[in-house]
Amino acid sequence: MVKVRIAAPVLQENSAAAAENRSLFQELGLFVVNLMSSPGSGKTSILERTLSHLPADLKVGVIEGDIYTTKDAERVAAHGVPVVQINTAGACHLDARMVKAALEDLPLKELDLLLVENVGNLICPAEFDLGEDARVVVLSVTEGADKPLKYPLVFRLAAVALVNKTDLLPYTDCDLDALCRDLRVVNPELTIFPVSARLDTGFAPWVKWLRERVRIKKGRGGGSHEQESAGI
Ligand SMILES: Nc1nc2c(ncn2[C@@H]2O[C@H](COP(=O)(O)OP(=O)(O)OP(=O)(O)O)[C@@H](O)[C@H]2O)c(=O)[nH]1
Ligand SMILES: [Mg+2]
Repeated sequence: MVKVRIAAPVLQENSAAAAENRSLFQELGLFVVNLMSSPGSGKTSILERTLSHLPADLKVGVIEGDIYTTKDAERVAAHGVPVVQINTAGACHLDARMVKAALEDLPLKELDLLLVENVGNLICPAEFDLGEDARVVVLSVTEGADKPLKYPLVFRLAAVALVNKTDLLPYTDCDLDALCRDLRVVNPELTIFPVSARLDTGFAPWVKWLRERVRIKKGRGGGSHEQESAGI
């Protein structure tokens, strides 16, 4: 009971800030992705590959969540996009207030897409709405195919799962078909894109998915009759 009384105000406060972020993103027609995974699954590597595949006229901003360092922000900044670093100073997740503060340092009106890399953690970030349009979870094949069933919330709330490090499949006991089946058990609506950030393979359908949503959010024609990107 005590646990509930402590947690509820924190999450309520977060929901209020998330609603403010969401209404700002709506006003700007800005599509926002909250990228989540356990540490080392490949969030930053996927971000870098995604930036290199997006057309130059699509303006992207990035928020990097990290407990202490600026390492990921430096990797992303090398791609010439505006990046803001949030250091959570020990917290295992981003929250909506942190994102709201970071937005002040981005040229929001110029952006079409905002990619937020959450802190590497498969559990806590799932509890915190940031005001994003879509949650995208990265799961690498080296983590073990049991993760969707063991940590269901992050997969249940995601629109997309990027199954990364497919180049390592021959060296693991991961059965990709079984993994996708379990992802669907947890979330039947999930769109799954297997990728390898190392080999730069599998990115076309994911980038197409992103571009479609950016266009829809900006109200540039398209809309719900648009053909969906092919995921699994
Ligand atoms: N073999 C292989 N290695 C990869 C792939 N993607 C990323 N890696 C490696 O995995 C390690 C972690 O990648 P990151 O992109 O830093 O992972 P991250 O999820 O951003 O990590 P945190 O921000 O610390 O949570 C690095 O050594 C990458 O080179 C891949 O597709 N295949
Ligand atoms: Mg990273």
